[in-house]
Amino acid sequence: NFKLKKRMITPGMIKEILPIRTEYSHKGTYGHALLIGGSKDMPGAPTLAALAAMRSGAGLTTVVVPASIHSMVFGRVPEAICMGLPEESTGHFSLKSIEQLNLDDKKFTALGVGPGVGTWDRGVEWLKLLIKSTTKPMVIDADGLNLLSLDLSLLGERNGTIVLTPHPGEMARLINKNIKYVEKNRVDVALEFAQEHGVFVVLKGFNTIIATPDGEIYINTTGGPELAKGGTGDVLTGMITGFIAQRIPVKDAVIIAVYLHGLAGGFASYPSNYSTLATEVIDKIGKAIHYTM
Ligand code: B4P
Ligand code: MG
Repeated sequence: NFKLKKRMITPGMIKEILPIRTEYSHKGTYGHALLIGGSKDMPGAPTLAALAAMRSGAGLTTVVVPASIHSMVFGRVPEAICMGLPEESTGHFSLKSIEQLNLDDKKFTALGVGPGVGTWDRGVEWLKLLIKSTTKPMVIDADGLNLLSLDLSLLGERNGTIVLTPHPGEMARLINKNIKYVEKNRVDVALEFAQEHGVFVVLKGFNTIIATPDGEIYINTTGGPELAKGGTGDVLTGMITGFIAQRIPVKDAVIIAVYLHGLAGGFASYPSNYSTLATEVIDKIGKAIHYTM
């Protein structure tokens, strides 16, 4: 495709699109991020995403989890609003949870869905209800993507912008191919999916690819093996949701989050990239922002 616009993400690019905060601002200025995830065995994932959204500057962050893990999550993120919603006997969200959440009259400015949510019998139905119930930009990650791969027509039910953040394993499931195929054709796979379904695709891994619904490609230049550890993907989800929540245009917010996530990983990789934890990446988001501005 000779018209393909392919760009590396540079520090200069981030400096241009990352807004400077004004003195006359308050938490309402910076939006309200909503993270939805978690299940009985995975309370950590939505916790990491919520912390990352807050470190990325969201004015308010709400984290919504199945009721039985509510106190565990709340204990780790006292700055967030934490809601426990109805769950199935398996510890996954029940369909009632969507009704109770009633997104219509809430002031959320971005949603992040999927970290730790698990996969279960009624999961696809649950995700469909959620996708239909909001016009706000929505980031879908992790088991949210695995549920989506069972029925891609869910994407047609959306009323707002959607950002998908698959790693190569999740991407392979979405297009029903193997990981080798995805790794060999990273740009084409991300671009084709983004254009065919009208969504943003963030295909993760070294040199993360961002494909826009308009057919642009951005290639990330930050991040390395220190990020190859459980939890770092949930951090990225929280960061993207946090920047979109601040009403930064979705494309810019995704570029900013992906770049700063890798940079924060780099800062967290001292003294050894063997030992970096996802929570330490979160702790370096501020340094990454400072370094870039
Ligand atoms: P899951 O078991 O689903 O892993 P997860 O819960 O999603 O982990 P997490 O959310 O923390 O990490 P994520 O990858 O989302 O799946 C793991 C399986 O998927 C693997 O066993 C493998 O089969 C497959 N898989 C995953 N990544 C693959 C890859 N790159 N190539 C081939 N197969 C892969 O998020 C991790 C974050 O860290 C992303 O932002 C990513 O870009 C970044 N990151 C990781 N390693 C990096 C590196 N070397 N350089 C730069 N960035 C890196
Ligand atoms: Mg993940």
